[in-house]
Amino acid sequence: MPSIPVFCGKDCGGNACPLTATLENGRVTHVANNPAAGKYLLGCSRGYNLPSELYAPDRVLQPLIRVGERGSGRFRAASWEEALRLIADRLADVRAKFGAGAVLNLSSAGSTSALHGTGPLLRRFLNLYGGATRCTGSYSTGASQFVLPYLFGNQWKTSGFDAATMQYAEMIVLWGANVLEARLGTEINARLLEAARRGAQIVAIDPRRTRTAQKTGAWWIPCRPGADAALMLAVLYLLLKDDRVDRAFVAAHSTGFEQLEAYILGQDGGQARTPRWAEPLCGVSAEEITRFARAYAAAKPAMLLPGYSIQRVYAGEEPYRLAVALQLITGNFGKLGGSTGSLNNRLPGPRVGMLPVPAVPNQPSVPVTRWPDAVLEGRSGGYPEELHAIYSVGGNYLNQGAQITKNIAALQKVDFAVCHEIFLTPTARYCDVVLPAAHALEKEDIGLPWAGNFLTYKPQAVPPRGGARTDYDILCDLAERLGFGAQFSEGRTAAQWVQHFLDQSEVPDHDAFRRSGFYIAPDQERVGLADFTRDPTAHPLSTPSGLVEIASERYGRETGFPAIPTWQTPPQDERYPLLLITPKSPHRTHSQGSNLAEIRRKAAHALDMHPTDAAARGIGDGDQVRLFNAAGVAQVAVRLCHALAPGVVCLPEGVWVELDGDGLDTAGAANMFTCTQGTAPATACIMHGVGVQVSRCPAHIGS
Ligand SMILES: Nc1nc2c(c(=O)[nH]1)N[C@H]1C(S)=C(S)[C@@H](COP(=O)(O)OP(=O)(O)OC[C@H]3O[C@@H](n4cnc5c(=O)[nH]c(N)nc54)[C@H](O)[C@@H]3O)O[C@H]1N2
Ligand SMILES: Nc1nc2c(c(=O)[nH]1)N[C@H]1C(S)=C(S)[C@@H](COP(=O)(O)OP(=O)(O)OC[C@H]3O[C@@H](n4cnc5c(=O)[nH]c(N)nc54)[C@H](O)[C@@H]3O)O[C@H]1N2
Ligand SMILES: [Mo]
Repeated sequence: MPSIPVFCGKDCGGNACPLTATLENGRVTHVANNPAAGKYLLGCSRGYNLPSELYAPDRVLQPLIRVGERGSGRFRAASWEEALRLIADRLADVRAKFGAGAVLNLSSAGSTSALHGTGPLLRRFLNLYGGATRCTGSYSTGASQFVLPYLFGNQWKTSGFDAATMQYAEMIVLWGANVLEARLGTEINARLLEAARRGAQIVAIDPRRTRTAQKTGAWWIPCRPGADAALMLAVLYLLLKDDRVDRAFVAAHSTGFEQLEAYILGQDGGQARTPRWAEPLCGVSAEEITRFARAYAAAKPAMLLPGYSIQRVYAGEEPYRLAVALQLITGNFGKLGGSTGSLNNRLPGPRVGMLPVPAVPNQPSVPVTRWPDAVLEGRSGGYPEELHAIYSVGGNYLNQGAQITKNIAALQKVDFAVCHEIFLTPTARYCDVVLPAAHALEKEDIGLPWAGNFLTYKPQAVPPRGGARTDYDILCDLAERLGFGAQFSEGRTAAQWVQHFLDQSEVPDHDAFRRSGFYIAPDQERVGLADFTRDPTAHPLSTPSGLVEIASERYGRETGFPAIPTWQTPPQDERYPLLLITPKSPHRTHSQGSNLAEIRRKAAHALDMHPTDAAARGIGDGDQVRLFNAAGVAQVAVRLCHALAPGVVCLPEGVWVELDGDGLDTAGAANMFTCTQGTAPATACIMHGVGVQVSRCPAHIGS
C-alpha cells in the first residue's frame, strides 16, 4: 500500500509530528509514525486519528449562510460565488463606514504550518485589508510571555531546552506539566519515559496524579491549583536556611536576589515564607515540602519543566519568575541536563520561509482574554474600537475563550461574523457565513514543530472533500474581490509558496525532504542561555543589567507590581469553595474531536471529584450534578477520583457547550466557569483554580 509523509499541524503541543498516511483506493486508511524520524519523535492518538476527522460525516462541505437566529444552527447551503460576494460586500461596507479596525481578527492555531497556518494567513489578509483589530497575548502562555522578557530581555525567546538533554538530568521536576497527555513538544514523551527507566527521579507537582505521574513512577506532590508560588517560595526558604544557595553563581548571573531573600526571610515586615507558612496555602505538608527541597538541592543537574498551567491561574505571572529563581540559586540554570525554568519550547527551529505578515502602523489591539469585552463595551470600556464584524479562522473562540455566556453575547452583538471551519462548532453556529475549510490531509505544507530542531513536509494526501477549499485559496479569492489580490498572493499558487519557503530554508536536499517528509538540523542538544551562563560578560542578556533580573525595577516601574516575585493571595468567595481545574484531554486538541463519536467515547467526559468532597455533598460515583459559580452552570456526571487533591474538581477543557433554554450547559464546557478579567498585570487568562460549587441534581433531573 502506498504511504506518504504527513503531519497534522494541530496546536496540540506537537504541531508537526512526523507521520505517514497509508492510502487505499484514494482514501487515507491509516496514519502512523514516520520511521524516517527515529525512535524519539513520535506522534500521538490525535494525529493517528486524522482519518476519522477527514471522513467525519458531519464535516462542513459547502458554504453555509445563516437563516435562523444566531446560534440556532440553521443555515442554508450557498454557492461559493454567493458566499464570497456576501463576505466581500460586508467587509467593504464595514471598512467604508467604520474603518478596518472595526473588524476583529479572531484567528487561532487550528492549523499551524508554514503556508496554511490559520493565524498568519488571516493576519496577512486582514492587515492588507487595512488592519483589523488584533488580539495580543495568548491563552497558552499569556502571563509567562509577559514576565520572561523582564527577566531575560530578548533572550527569553531562546531560553528553552532540547528534549534530548533530558538524558543528562538526575531529577526532572514536572511542575504542572502533564507531558505524556498534554504534549509540550514531540520528543519529550519518549525522552521522559527513557529518563524514568534510567532511574532519573521524576517529580510531578500537580493537583492530579496524572497518567504522566503514574507511568513514570513519579513522586507526586499534590499542590493546590494557583498555589505554586507559595510552594516555590517555601522551597527557596529551605534552600536559604540549609545554605544550599550557589551564591557565586547567583552573583555572576543575576541581580536582585538579596531583595527576594529579604522577602522570603520575612525581612520585608511580613511573615517568613516557611514551609509552615506555605502548607495551608498549597495543601502540601511542611514535611513534604522539606523533603522535596532537600532532594531538589541534592540532585545535580535538576531540570525544572514548568507546564503552562501554573501561569494560567490568578497571579500566574509569579510562578514563572520563581521557577527561574529556583533554577538559578541551585546552579541548574543554563546547564546541560538542567534548565532555565522558562517555557520549554523557546528555541529557534531550522531556517525556513514562512508566510509574511505585513505590519500595520498603529494597529488597534485588545488582550485576547478580553475579546468579548472589547466587542460589548467598545470605546466606552476603554477599548480602541467599536467592533462591528468578526472574522474567525482556525479557532473556536466561543468555546475556548473564557466566559462562554459573554462570548455568546459578543457574537450576538456584531453586525457580521464569518468563519472558515471543518465542523459546525459552537462559534460557527453564531456566524452569518461559514466557509468549508480543507482538512490537514488535503493540503501540501511544511510543518513547524512546537519544540524541536526539525521540519516536516506533507504533500496533499487527498483532494478536498465536497466543496471544501483551503484557507489560502479562500482568502486569495476574497482578496481579489476586495482589490488586494496581487498583494495577498504575490502571484504565487500554494505550491509555489511551499517551494519558495523551501528555497529560503536551510534544508540542503529538497527532493529528499519531500520524499521522507523529515529534515533534522545538526544540533539536537541545545541548552537555552548556555552561552550567557558560561560567560555572562561576553554574552550579556538585553536586560538593563545584562543579567537575569530576579528583581526587575523596570517591572516595578511599568506595572506597579513588586519588582520581585511575591505571593498574592487569590480572592475567595465562600459560595464557591471548590477549585476547578480545566486541563487538556489527551484525546483532543482543545475542542477538536468534541463532535466525533469515537473521541467522545474515549474521552468519557465527567467531573473528577475527590470522594471526601463528594461524600460531604451526598454525591456518589456517576451521579449527575450541578457545577456552578457566578459565571455559569452546567450539568455533568461525577467520577470519584482518589488521584486528586481534596478541594479540587477537574473538568477537561474543550467539550462543546450545549445550552438549554435556561442557560444551563448540558455538555460540561469548562469555560462556562472562567471569566475574562484575567491576571494582573499581564491580563492573561485564568483557567485553573477557579472557584466553583457542586450540588447533587434532584433525582428526576439526573435520571
Ligand atoms: N492532548 C493535548 N495536549 C496539548 C494540547 C491539547 O489541546 N491537547 N494543547 C497544547 C497547548 S495549545 C498548550 S498551550 C499546552 C498547555 O499545556 P499545559 O497548560 O501545561 O496543560 P494543562 O493540561 O492545562 O495542565 C497541565 C497539568 O497541570 C495541572 N495543573 C492545573 N493547574 C495547576 C496548578 O495551578 N498548579 C500545578 N502545579 N498544576 C496544575 C493539570 O492538572 C495538568 O495535569 O498543551 C499543549 N498540549
Ligand atoms: N478552560 C480552558 N480553556 C482553554 C484552555 C484551558 O486549558 N482551559 N486552553 C487554552 C489554550 S492553551 C488554547 S491554545 C486555546 C485554543 O483555542 P482554539 O484555537 O480556539 O481551539 P481549537 O478547539 O483547537 O480550535 C481550532 C479550530 O480550528 C478548526 N480547524 C482545524 N484545522 C483547520 C484548518 O486548516 N482551517 C480552518 N479554517 N479551521 C481549522 C478546528 O475544527 C477547530 O474548531 O484554548 C484555550 N482555552
Ligand atoms: Mo495553547
